[in-house]
Amino acid sequence: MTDLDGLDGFTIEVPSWAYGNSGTRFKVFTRPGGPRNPYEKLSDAAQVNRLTGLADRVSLHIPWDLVDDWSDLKAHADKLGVRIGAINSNVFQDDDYRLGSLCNPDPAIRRKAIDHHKQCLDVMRQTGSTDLKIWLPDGLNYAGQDSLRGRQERLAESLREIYDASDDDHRILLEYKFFEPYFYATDIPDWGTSLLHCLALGERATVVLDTGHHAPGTNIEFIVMQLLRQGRLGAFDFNSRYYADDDLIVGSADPFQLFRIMSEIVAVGAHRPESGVNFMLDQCHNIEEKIPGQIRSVLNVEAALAKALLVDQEAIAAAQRAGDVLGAHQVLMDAFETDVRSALADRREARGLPRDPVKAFQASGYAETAAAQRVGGTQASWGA
Ligand code: RM4
Ligand code: MN
Repeated sequence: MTDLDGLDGFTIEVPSWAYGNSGTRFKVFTRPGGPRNPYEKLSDAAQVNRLTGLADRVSLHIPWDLVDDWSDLKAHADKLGVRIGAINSNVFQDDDYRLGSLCNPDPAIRRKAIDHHKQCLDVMRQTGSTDLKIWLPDGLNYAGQDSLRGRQERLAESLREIYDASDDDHRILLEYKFFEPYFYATDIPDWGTSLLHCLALGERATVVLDTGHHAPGTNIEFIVMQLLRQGRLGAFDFNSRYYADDDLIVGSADPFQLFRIMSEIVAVGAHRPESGVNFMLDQCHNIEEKIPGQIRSVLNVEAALAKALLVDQEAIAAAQRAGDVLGAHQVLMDAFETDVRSALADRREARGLPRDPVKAFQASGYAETAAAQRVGGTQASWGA
């Protein structure tokens, strides 16, 4: 299967918040050995890379991952063989943001939210990160609560100030979400709104597609194709959903959807590092073990990419030209139904990696050592 050479150089960015405790509004389950600070989160994240060779970057969340000395955290990451990836801003956990952040009717609160993003740009300068990821909680619960149009104008102005404060090697990644935490209207509900703001800002502004942020039944691969056409697909936040923004393991609910997404990526070569698409995870592991959960996730993305690389591009193009509906569909399904597991295990072995990274993690004793050593202090939680 020489097509798997297309995997060379492909990487996935893991989120620091996947390793801390998380749960629902009903219960947060804890386990011994959970990381207590950004240093320990990076150590956990580095296990995923050590065993899969696929995940050499870690996204941070500000203020959850604030440290006193960024060069020290960076040195810690270097030692572990990972780098700091996207910096995620947070304008959803402060009383001031009850009526929104960058769209808030109060200019003083907009100022506070803009300044927070400038602080994130400074963190990027100190950590060597190039991506500022913005997800806004802004929205309305009631019709008439605020001017829909006025909020867009404020958003455009606020984003302009953040964009202008960023450096030439910085990218602004603008995420959308169709509902939550507000339910009547969200200020960036869809890819079209995100794209319009990005186009107005300039070429360093691109869209983040979080796979959990769509209405049921949405054809996500269409959105992927359209953003790629415009050169504005900056990043993915991968996860799986059944009902809402469930943040489950990518490829667990619907591996076929993940394959269809990766097929659109492969069709234009966007899996290659030079495409600039940042393949990130945005997940939480509420009931399963976290490091194995992350390993499973990156392996699921790798498997979907491997299958997408197997699509016979000439055969599918010929069938499409000939109007052979079922023939074209069959070419796609042949790739999806190929069992790539042993080919991927062989490839890992050839690169000096364990054939089964989850098993290797369980045999490594890392979890037991962490549980024995990480006593005292407070475990990190999603949201803290
Ligand atoms: C949002 C969105 C963002 C994430 C926050 C915590 O729903 O997915 O990417 O940072 O949640
Ligand atoms: Mn997200």
